[in-house]
Amino acid sequence: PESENILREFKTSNVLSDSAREKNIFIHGKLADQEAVVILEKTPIREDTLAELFSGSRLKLEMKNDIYSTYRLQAPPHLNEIKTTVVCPATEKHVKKYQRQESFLVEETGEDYQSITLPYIQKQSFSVQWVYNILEKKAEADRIVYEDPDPKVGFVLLPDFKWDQKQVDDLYLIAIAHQRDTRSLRDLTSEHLPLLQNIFQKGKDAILERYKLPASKLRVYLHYQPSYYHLHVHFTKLGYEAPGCGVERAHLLADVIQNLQSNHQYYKSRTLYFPSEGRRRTAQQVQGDGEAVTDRVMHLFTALVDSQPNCV
Ligand code: M7G
Repeated sequence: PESENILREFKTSNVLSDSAREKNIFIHGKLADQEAVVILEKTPIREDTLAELFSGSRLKLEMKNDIYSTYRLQAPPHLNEIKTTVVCPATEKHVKKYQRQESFLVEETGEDYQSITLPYIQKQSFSVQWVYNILEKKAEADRIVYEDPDPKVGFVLLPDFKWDQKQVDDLYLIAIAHQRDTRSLRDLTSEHLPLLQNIFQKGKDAILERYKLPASKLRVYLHYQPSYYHLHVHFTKLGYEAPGCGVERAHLLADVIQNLQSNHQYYKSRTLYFPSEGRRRTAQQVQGDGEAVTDRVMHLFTALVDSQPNCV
């Protein structure tokens, strides 16, 4: 649906990050006096639009040399769109999430999770209101690809908002559990196996039916740390390097299931590693905040306080 151009009023404060290779830019600014983050991203060129692109465009020669020539092709507007994401009102945490920062590998024992991470995420993690809106059909209801309504093992499968659904090449869906008491990988025990197996099997079946992509073409995983602490599983096309999905953050659902089968408390006790893109503060600064912590814990603490994983 057509909507009025709210971005006409957008006032840029600064660029949080940009990438010539990924052809995107993350901008921080204000929309009608509210803090906002705007993400612009050029979309992939689709094979099924090539004929129209070649016949319906204007071509301007830039240079010609022997067998080589370069042009600027002015595509028809509908083939030259920019995917735009707006977060408004954006919190300071959103601004940090999208800001390019140096990253550090954080080591978190089961105890660290209980004593440092858990209190921290209980106090200040992103709101999961958008997740509840999906589960209650208050938002994105028309985008649902599959639903199992069971309150214990059920879930909603729908396109991630990073995917414009124009091509299967960068397929990206998320399965959101109906049950609300599971924050992340750390909360999982063998009691969740029926839920995880259900998401795995029915998610794969639904994707095969709708997008004709077999399970052997899918990467199905959880993030640790996630940005949003309500259990969800990512389904992406194998080979598509989804932004923010580094090897350190992704835990394959197939592995998660096996680990829980062999040790019921696996994710409660293991040391987990994750990248954190925080600025490292000095010991003095941390102590100045009234915290007396050891080196390793300090590293974890500052990494958590300063940042969240950075991705689209
Ligand atoms: P995550 O691992 O918690 O965080 O995944 P990440 O964003 O750091 O990877 C949450 C997933 O939900 C991401 O893939 C987001 O792109 C996606 N997502 C976030 N929001 C706010 C929405 C939304 O409002 N709608 C949909 N469909 N997906 C979202």
